[in-house]
Amino acid sequence: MRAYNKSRIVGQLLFVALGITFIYYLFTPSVSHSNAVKPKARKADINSINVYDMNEITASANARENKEEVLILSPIARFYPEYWKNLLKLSYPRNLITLGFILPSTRDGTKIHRDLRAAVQSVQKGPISERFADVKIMIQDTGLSSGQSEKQRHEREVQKERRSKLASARNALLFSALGPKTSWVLWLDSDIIETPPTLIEDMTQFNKDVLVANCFQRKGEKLVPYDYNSWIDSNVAKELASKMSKDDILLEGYIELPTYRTLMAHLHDENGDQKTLMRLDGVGTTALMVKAEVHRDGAVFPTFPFYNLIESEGFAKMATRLNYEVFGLPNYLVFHYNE
Ligand SMILES: Nc1nc2c(ncn2[C@@H]2O[C@H](COP(=O)(O)OP(=O)(O)O)[C@@H](O)[C@H]2O)c(=O)[nH]1
Ligand SMILES: [Mg+2]
Repeated sequence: MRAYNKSRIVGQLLFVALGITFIYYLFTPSVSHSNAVKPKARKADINSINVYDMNEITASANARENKEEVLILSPIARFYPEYWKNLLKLSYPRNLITLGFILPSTRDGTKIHRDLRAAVQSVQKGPISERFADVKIMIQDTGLSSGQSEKQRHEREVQKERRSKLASARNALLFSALGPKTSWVLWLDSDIIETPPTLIEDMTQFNKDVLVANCFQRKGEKLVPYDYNSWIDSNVAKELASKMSKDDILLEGYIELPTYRTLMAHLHDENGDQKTLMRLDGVGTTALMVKAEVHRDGAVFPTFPFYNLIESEGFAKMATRLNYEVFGLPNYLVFHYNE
């Protein structure tokens, strides 16, 4: 009797347990992503269809009147409050400007991120009329050392690797930030601390595919050339390049390897017309205005020696090979931080 009762109780318990398990599975929603997430995703897909007519994008001499969107891109290894202050002084309508930054994912990068965010937030949380259209901050480990001094950065041996990584950061920034309505891309290095407030209007008015300003440093009263990457090629340089391995790069601004290229930095005339234009074969990125179409067509910053050129100088070559025209403004100055 006792044995019979025991097995009956065990059987009943088992039955109840099975029943509870069955009811649990019947009413508990599955945690598998396919069931739980799909309906939501489907709904979001329907809402996120955006159609852009790329033929409507203009990049013209009347950028402001035509409400052309400008993307300002700055890889940023150091945050200079002067850069930000200068950026805020630009007169182009902010609702037509998107900002894009790429920072290293290092300890330095964390500090830059904090300073940059604070600066961005103070504007983007302010009056709507004063906000930028959008601000995109990308964080990426480029393996670059952002703690290098001006002298260390410019050592010839470190240039190939450094500029290759910088090119890679620029391309990542460009591909992530370029929008379907962007008309112009203004490359503005994060250590450019002074430009005319009308920089965007001034540079777009020429309606050039690629246009670079002349970058100097202020040393007391003196104006000193800074960026030697904007140049016209020379026969000597072409000859030198023709004898180089395809993996070598022909750098500018090194006494031990004179190229006799015509450097825009040396053609600055203080009393000259600011609107003077010159054709160039190489450009720097300190303040470089590019029609978005040039990038969309495939001109990027080569991370490898391209015709023995790399990064911004390689970009100028690539744009030229794509039949775009590259120009510089020798008498139109922007200023680099003086380390
Ligand atoms: N994201 C990122 N940007 C960098 C790094 N190193 C330099 N940059 C930025 O790239 C631009 C050009 O670099 P910079 O060191 O100023 O070159 P230089 O003035 O020609 O010596 C500047 O805007 C820098 O802040 C890096 O490690 N990571
Ligand atoms: Mg610099």
